[in-house]
Amino acid sequence: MSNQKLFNVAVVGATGAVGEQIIRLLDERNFPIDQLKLLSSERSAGTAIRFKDREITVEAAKPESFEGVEIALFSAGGDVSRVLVPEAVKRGAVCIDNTSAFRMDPETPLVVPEVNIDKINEHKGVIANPNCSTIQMVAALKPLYDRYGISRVIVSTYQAVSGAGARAIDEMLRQSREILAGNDVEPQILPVSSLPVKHQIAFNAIPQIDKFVDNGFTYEEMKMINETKKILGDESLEVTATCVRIPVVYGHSESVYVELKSDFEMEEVRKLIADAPGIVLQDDPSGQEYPMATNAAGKLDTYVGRLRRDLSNPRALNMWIVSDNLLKGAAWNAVQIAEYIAIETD
Ligand code: NAP
Ligand code: 3JN
Repeated sequence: MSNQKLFNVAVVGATGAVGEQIIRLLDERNFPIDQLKLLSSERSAGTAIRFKDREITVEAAKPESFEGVEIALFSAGGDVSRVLVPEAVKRGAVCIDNTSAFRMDPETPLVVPEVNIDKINEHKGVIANPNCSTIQMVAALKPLYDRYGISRVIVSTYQAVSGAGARAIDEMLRQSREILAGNDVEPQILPVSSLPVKHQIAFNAIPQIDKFVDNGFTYEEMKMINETKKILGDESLEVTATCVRIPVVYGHSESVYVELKSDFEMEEVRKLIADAPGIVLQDDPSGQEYPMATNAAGKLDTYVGRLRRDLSNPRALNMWIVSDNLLKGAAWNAVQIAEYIAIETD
């Protein structure tokens, strides 16, 4: 008989794309659960979701839902988190929030376990999960940052439609079928469902993820810039980003240019990346081996390849980083944090 402590856990956004993956990971990894509460909006309340050998009925999330909850994983959008995270904290829960609601709050640690797990002990009830595009990039940058220092990062992303939710996946697949059949399409969701102008995603690349800020960047780009500095704890780091939606279902890809603060040998860089936790080096041009979204989909790790010294700046590197945006980019990073909390509390 094990004396391991069991936790009362709530998943908010349980019927969503991220919530579904969180529940699957809690199940597959045998997270020490006493009671599991699955919460959504009124729309999905009453739905049954299988967990281990039983069916759990989804309930509409409200403040009282968090009575007795010890760990709450939120992925129901920023508005829901802004209202319900404080209610859960008030009732004693530690909240792991997948939304941007608290990421830049100075009181809230923004955690990628492979990079800054030491920060989780500083929480005051909320631990924020970074944006998916940020998580995979900082996981790959961390070993280089620690060894050489980094002065500048220039990233362009190629983001899967699943990052915009289940309806965006449907739209991309439907448009592809229609166009191949010779029919016209009427875009309804992408790039941003709440904005009036929509663009075709099938057979296209849309250089807009989220709304525009008045500086010409999008919110997704600003998240990458600000979150990277916060996670690496370096406000002097220069970061710029261009975020692009492409017609891939799962897996965000990133082309990253990194300027280091000291000289480096490529062999040492390869070894540092290969040895980094949660990172798989996949880099063999002679065998045409490099990370691709179709291979990273469904995996927990982040894949790095196309490593090469920059031709214009010998202190800079170029690399290609790929990870499953719903797993390491969201659900897995959150469950990893929950596992650390469980170990520390046990
Ligand atoms: P999704 O598939 O649209 O699912 C949304 C979930 O939120 C559903 O379970 C929905 O319940 C629930 N919900 C909506 N309104 C609610 C309310 N008022 N009260 C309680 N639950 C409510 O979206 P998703 O792709 O899973 O993403 C969800 C959120 O996770 C995003 O908005 C974002 O903040 C975050 N996210 C983060 C990352 C990241 O980069 N770390 C990546 C993707 C998403 P119903 O079934 O009842 O509608
Ligand atoms: O578009 C993507 O690939 C990632 C999207 C993430 C996202 C979508 C809606 C709201 C977020 C996020 O995690 O930054 C949010 C949000 O919480 O702001």
